[in-house]
Amino acid sequence: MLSWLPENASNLASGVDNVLLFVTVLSVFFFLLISAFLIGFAIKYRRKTEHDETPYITGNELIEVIWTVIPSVLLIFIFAWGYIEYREMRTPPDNAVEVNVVARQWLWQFDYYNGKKTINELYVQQGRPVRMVMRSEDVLHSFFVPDFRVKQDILPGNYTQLWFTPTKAGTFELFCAEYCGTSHSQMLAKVHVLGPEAYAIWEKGIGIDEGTSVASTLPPAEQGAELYTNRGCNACHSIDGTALIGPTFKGLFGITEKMTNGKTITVDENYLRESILQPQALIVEGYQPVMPAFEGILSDEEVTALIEYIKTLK
Ligand code: HEC
Ligand SMILES: [Cu+2]
Repeated sequence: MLSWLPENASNLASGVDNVLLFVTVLSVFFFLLISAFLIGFAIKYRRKTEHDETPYITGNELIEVIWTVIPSVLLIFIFAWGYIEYREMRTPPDNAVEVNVVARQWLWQFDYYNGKKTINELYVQQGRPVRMVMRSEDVLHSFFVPDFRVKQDILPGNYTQLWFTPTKAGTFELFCAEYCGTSHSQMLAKVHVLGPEAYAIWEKGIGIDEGTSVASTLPPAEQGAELYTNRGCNACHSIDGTALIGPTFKGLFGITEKMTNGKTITVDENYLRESILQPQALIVEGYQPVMPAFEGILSDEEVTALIEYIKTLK
């Protein structure tokens, strides 16, 4: 509708926009009206001579009633309208598809009713209501898709929810909107809204995460480079030698490292594979066991691509 707003891509967007627009127009109208009176009266009733005295005024009932009743009616109207929209946004329809959302520092995990899991990529069907059942594994996060006009905080030890019906096919940005630590700004995901046919293909797909692997026609190392950001590894692992939450990937392949259990290992393909799928098996000395397990989330092809990518970072 309005070009300065994000795209209108869900059933809830117009309702939110209309209330916002109404409140904005109303505020601008009263701002201009009051400013005009202020300036007009300042000129009209300015002191003209040394002996100009302010008359003694006791009140004007008519004006007082007007400036009490009109704002009250407007405020009640705004409240009622906002409440109607809010209730709509908080009441998911019974036929909504459920997606379990797990937020953690610093990635998004989506678990679907058909056993699929994706990281930082959410798949939904155009025209079909979907309900997010959300929890956090650590701190406060917030699920925010501006194009859908939906936002909800996510808490540890508690479920929160929101719902929407995507109305446009395409890819939309999902942000974490609650400051959640060092890599908060990297906590991004994409919402893929698929038409019914494309969704049916995605839904029936066998195996994990197929169709979500980024540009798998690329050579493995390049695909790995994309996965490094798309799957959120970059939140904890640098490629320039700096240690973040986890060790850097730069020069990792082939080196010898000490583990917290006292063992010393050499970084080869099998070690990397295990580190990605079951990170708790061996913990690098000097680091905390906080890496999420990617078992069941990344396909073999994707793990291989990541390994190939790590090998190129000399
Ligand atoms: C929440 C932060 C976090 C995220 C996200 C994360 N890791 Fe880790 N990773 C760690 C930490 C901490 C360690 C060191 C402790 C350990 O060995 O588990 C680690 C260790 C590793 C190691 C072993 C490093 C070494 O020096 O031996 C590899 C390989 C690895 N991660 C790959 C990945 C890949 C690939 C991804 C993305 C798919 C990823 N990690 C996502 C935190 C993270
Ligand atoms: Cu967050």
